[in-house]
Amino acid sequence: MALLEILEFPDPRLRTTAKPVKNVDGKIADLADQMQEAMYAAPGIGLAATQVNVHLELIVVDVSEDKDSPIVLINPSIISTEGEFESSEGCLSVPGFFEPVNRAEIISVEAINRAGDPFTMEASGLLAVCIQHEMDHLKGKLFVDYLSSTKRQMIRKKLLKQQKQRLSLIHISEPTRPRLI
Ligand code: GNR
Ligand code: NI
Repeated sequence: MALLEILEFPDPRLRTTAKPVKNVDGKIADLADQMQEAMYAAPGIGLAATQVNVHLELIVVDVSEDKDSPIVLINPSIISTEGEFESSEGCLSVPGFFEPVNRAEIISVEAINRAGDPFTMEASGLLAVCIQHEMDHLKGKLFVDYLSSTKRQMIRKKLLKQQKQRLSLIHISEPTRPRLI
């Protein structure tokens, strides 16, 4: 199976609000597996369905060193938060940029797992940052929205330029079809 493609800022599809998953069935488990694969391949520590153009409330995260502790959160909601924490954030949809963002330090999250069972978890540090970052994606929000508009515009311009350059390279490498007279 091919890797899922990750949308990049300023793609308007990243602004879509995700809908809750109604039934955790085989298709959802499949999507979670494919998102995990795309996250590890990137490599990233989290991925939201929004980033692969699926507008359902599903995120995968893995902040472990050995990349062997994936967590799937379906229809996640933050029940409580404690403290504040500033960390440097990056995003697979905003490649190459890292900027400081303020988040809650500790969060309590309620969600449904890959098997369809509800669970609650507490997270702190990088895991808490990552879950908050992924949950923002589900609301169509990106970490660049917390930056000054000047910085956001600068990032937007640089990424658009890169994306256009990539597109033109694809066209060059496309073989010219032999034409019938
Ligand atoms: O891989 C990722 N690293 C990261 C680092 C700091 C704060 C948040 C993140 S999430 C990001 C993957 C991603 O874009 N998920 O949406
Ligand atoms: Ni992201």
